[in-house]
Amino acid sequence: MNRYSAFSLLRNALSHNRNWRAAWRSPEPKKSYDAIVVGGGGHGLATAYYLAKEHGIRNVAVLEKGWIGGGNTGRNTTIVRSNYLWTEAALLYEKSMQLWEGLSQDLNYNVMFSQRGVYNLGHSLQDMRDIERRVNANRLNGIDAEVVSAAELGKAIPCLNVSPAARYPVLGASLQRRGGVARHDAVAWGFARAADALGVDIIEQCAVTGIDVSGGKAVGIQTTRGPIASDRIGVVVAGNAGVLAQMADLRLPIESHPLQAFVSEPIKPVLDTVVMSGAVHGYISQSDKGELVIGAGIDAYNGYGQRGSFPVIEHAMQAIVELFPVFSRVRMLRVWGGIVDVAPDACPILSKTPVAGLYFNCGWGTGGFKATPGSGWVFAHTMAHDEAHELNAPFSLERFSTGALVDEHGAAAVAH
Ligand code: FAD
Ligand code: PYC
Repeated sequence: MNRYSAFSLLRNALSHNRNWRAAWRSPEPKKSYDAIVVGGGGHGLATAYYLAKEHGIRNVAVLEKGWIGGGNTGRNTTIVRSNYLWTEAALLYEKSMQLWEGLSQDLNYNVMFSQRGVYNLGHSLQDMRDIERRVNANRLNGIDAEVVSAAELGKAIPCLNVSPAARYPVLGASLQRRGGVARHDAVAWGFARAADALGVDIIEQCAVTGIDVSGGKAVGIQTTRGPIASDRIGVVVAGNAGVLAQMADLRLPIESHPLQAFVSEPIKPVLDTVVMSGAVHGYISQSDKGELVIGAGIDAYNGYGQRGSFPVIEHAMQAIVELFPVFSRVRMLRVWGGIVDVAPDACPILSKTPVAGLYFNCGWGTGGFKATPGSGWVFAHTMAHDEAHELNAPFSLERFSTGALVDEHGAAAVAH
């Protein structure tokens, strides 16, 4: 009998879900693994999944100090796009986009990827020149991109204020039709279930407290559930990357900042696409439940508390009400923050380190949700072969000494 049938659902409901099979096991940590991934966010889980699926490395543990997806993965505004300016970044994010396009089928789990289009608004002649440049660059890289006028925007998004009388009038936008949103929790759960099915141990409530290095090589880690040996350790902890690096006597060029988001009460469907404005500092989409999902620019100070300050909330609300005056009377339900790991060029670090067998995946800052599958895919390659894939070779730590930075502050599209 199909276990998802109505009968099965009824039986589970009447038995208080006692026989409901857990989507992933909850094993005790083993004494050693062929590979350890520290951090059970989307990127860590995707890394473990692709290590098992693409490279046959299945004796793998994912160690998560809290619950999987409880970090930035479950706190973001779920925008997915690949419209970055420079070829190095565009190809990495486009690899991710291609994986998103088959992800629900690959994981056999509905991640609710909805390609409803992403608009990045321009409010000045300089914005519009930058938009044209980025759209042309995207097309040269085979990535779908269009420039749309204010009049076209007004037709496509009737509740957007395109009046020339606005404080920062909307002059046009870039549009990536293949961009959109996905259900963030489902991404973590889908990767977790699929990795577990391939033999990966997902261990929650297990904080890494030390990294053991001997003779310049990683040999294991210390955790709140005892020591675990491994000579292949990938650290994927976003805003905590600097803390983990310190455990191996490394320093990363990363700053940790709060980034806030909000949801409103649910309202009837009114916005069927994603709108971002880096100039007025706000972005918005509407969830399937009807809530407006809204995000802000980063809080400028450094910190590790998963909350931000009131002026940033006020600023983002002003931006959204200016763009969408019709939302001025919608009530907000919740606000929260995540800690984002910002690198000097607003690009990720996917790299080997001076410690053999120790790898870092971080620096995604305000924009790593969209990269979740691609990041896991290239990082698994790096950990499996002790060598970067050509897609992540430009994102090694060496770039901070050679100066070969890939400046994506513009396409990051969130105020830094
Ligand atoms: P996380 O999901 O943070 O996972 C890291 C995990 O490591 C955490 O679960 C943490 O508990 C664990 N950890 C930390 N220290 C330890 C330790 N010592 N031992 C064990 N585990 C540890 N990106 C987009 O592309 N689009 C968006 O719309 C978008 N909006 C955002 C909005 C907000 C408000 C925020 C905060 C971020 C947003 N981002 C967005 C960025 C995106 O969320 C992140 O870049 C991405 O989710 C990072 O995923 P991750 O798996 O690397 O990190
Ligand atoms: O990178 O697209 C993005 C993004 C949107 C909101 C926060 N980051």
